[in-house]
Amino acid sequence: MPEREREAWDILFTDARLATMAAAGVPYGAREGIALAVKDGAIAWIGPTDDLLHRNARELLPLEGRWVTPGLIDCHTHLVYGGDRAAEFELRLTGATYEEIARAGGGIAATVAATRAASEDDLLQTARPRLEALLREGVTTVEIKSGYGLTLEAETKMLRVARRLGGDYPVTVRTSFLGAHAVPPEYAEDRAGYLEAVIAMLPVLAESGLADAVDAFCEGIAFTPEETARLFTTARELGLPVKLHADQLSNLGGAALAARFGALSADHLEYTDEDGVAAMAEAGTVAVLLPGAFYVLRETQLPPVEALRRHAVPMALATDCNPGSAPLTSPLLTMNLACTLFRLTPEEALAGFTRNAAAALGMGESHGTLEVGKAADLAIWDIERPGELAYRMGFNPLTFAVQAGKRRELPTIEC
Ligand code: DI6
Ligand code: FE
Repeated sequence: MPEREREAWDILFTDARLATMAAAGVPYGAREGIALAVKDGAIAWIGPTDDLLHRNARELLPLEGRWVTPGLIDCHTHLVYGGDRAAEFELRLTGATYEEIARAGGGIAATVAATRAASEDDLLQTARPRLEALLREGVTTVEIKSGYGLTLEAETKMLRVARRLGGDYPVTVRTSFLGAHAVPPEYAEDRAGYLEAVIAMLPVLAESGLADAVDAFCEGIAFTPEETARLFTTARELGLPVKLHADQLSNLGGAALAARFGALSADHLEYTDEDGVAAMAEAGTVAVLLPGAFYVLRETQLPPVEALRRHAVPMALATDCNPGSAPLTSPLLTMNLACTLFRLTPEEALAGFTRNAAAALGMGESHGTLEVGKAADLAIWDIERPGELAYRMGFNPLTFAVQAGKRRELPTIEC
């Protein structure tokens, strides 16, 4: 027995069923009767419980057959924002469309006004319950976008809040700068001027380390492919990875554009065509599907799931948590929506919140599967089979989660 194995582990789980989600030729990469050891924040050992040579661990946790999956990764959220858009929800129910509301100065612009008016502490406080809802369902990594500030000051305020959430909670936070989300009202007559302003923010953000990636909304109501390409050219020059809200409401060739810049992911994709999918496959760009927004906007155009499968483009899923098109803080419900609306299999849905979500954030080497050496980010579920995670609606079978090797207790909120 190698010396390392005799050292005390931090946590030793026994009698677990694992959905490793590592490509293994078995559904879910499943293994039964397994022990999993955690040491220094990483997975140190995985093997049959019967093969354990010692049980020398600070914490010994017999799981009695419970399932362990990688901690869930929500790779596309806008969960820091001011105000809410419940009134817009009611408006849409009387017939107004998302695009009409946006063009009339509501929608994203309304959230921009509320976000600008909010203090950094206000934004932090209002984001907390949304983040806590994600954590209660086993999320151990979350991506958070800016994009409701649209000035350097307000965008950095949002990004600082995202970083503070990562410090306050046992969760890994990845940030994306989404200055190119909408043209703010003060630039209504000068789109080119706003784009220049956003491009000028990039070096400042790169320098400050506040943004892990750069995102944009390429759409009729937002930025053109040419504008997006200008932004991405500078982002790549600065060494910032890119990702794109692409082809959500119309096909502007956003997926192919994202691929051309080696984007980590192209997200939404309802209107993406076969050429776009082929370009993503070639570039290794992950498809992030967002069934919550599809559902809320009552879209009818389905993302090209068959083509994504045929071209072996990894499919991730995310909540898209935002106040307009997806007031959603449930990864489990998102999985159900993806299966029901997009016909993903429950295994694809779980891969979408684990392995493929890690890839969409450029974290595939260290996160997203249960393998020795990877981060000890785990979700432990009281279920009989992993397909149950996508099957139920509004039911949470999480027993507990482990993040960076630590069993997670949510901090209590001080009032
Ligand atoms: N697409 C979306 O789904 C969110 N942003 C985007 O570009 C929606 C943002 C909102 O409606 O506030
Ligand atoms: Fe989004």
